[in-house]
Amino acid sequence: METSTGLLLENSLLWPELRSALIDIVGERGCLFDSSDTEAFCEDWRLLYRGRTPVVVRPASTAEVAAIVRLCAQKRVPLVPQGGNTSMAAGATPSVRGDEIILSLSRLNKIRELDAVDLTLTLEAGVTLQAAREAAAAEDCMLPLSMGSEGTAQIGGVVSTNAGGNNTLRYGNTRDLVLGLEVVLPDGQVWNGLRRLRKDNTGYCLRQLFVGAEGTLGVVTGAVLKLVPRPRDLAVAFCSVPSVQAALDLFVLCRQNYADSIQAFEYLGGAVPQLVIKHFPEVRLPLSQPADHYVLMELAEASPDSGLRERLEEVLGKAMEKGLVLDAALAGSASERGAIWHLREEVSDAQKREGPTVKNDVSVPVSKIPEFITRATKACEERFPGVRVAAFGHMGDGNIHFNLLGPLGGDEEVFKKQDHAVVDTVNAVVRQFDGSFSAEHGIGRIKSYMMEEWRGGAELDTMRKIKAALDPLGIMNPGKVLP
Ligand code: 2HG
Ligand code: ZN
Repeated sequence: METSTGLLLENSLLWPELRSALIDIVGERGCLFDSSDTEAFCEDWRLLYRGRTPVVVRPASTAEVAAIVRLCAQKRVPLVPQGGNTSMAAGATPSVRGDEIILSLSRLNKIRELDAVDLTLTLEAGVTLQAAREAAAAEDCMLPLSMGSEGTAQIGGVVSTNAGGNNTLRYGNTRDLVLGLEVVLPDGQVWNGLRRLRKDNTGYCLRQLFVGAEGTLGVVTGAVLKLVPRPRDLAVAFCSVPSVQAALDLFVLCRQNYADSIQAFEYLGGAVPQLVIKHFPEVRLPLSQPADHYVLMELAEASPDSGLRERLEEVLGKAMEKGLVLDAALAGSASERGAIWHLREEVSDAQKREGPTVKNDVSVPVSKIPEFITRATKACEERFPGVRVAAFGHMGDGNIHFNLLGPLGGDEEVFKKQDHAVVDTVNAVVRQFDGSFSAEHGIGRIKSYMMEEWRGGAELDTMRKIKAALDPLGIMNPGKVLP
């Protein structure tokens, strides 16, 4: 077992007692002390932040989580809840001081109940989003939350970050799908709010306080999520379009024709599929010619013969006549649909493989997306010569990932140091449209410095009061969300 290496907590007088108390709660196999075991938990998905911890505790039940939180409250030891560690904002990375323990929820991985009549799924925080979706599909239902990270992302993290994803347009983000929650509060009490009611006006809506709180107000240990009937008719198209404005016009046209069926409407700037194809050789562009702008759209209906494909063909035909679509590929089978989505889902990984990326998970009113992309591109290209814009995202939600890569062949370290300058440049444009600097990834460690400027005054003051009321000792995921 490794000895102390300058970690604050490990060198403190209370460590021996804390260490043995943690082992008493979760057993030897529930604690990881060796740095070779804890390393992966200390680094964020983007490999930008590497914190330190003397221990990763892995409880297997809500009662164990509660006992750990009680112990931490008693000893004033901060803790960092962690699920699949896929945060794009370093929301689950501990500090570099080594004074926080990581509380991994991954052993709380049971699906407690699926009710196909109520259309609800009751599950524990450590279930991966993919496992949750598969459980729903096995009962002819769908959990309408889908994102590239779903194989690793866990429900606790998805809830705590109010994750969005590809289907928000139709079903809302996580917040809209949470009917009930189980939360271990900062004093160790367990709040069992695992109700599955569609209507429940009994005072303050506590569950919504924890959705998107990024573990700063308590530890989400379980959830009841809404399901929908599994769609039996799906139609997916990948189109090249002449401009971002044409992509928006196509969205409006589709909405006029089949508003209720649109399940995803994604925009991809030309550089984005190129990067995926470069780093994932199995991926092919489903069109004969590359273009500067693309749209991926998906329609879905519960009824098996809704004629979606025909309707999609018809609207795309109209869109071509109007010059809104240059070329289109319609998936003719489940594997073709899978291939189109594979291209979309590997975008983040492709960017990671390409080199350091400055991420801007921003939102503006849907109608402003073309102007936003034009202005933000111009501003970045002027200020950072050679910078590569890789803009893509959930156009139907007004949520664009306006990501930037350093100049080809440029010095990556120099580009990394410009991180805040790039973020400020993009967000100056976001502000012109009264948008948000964080649409679906949360604040985490990375963006908390922006809260004062963007949410200062009454809003931040109220958030601080809520934090102080629930977590007066400040032990829950310090340094995240609030500056
Ligand atoms: C997506 O839409 C995710 O694929 C990740 O939100 C976005 O990598 C990103 O910036
Ligand atoms: Zn996204």
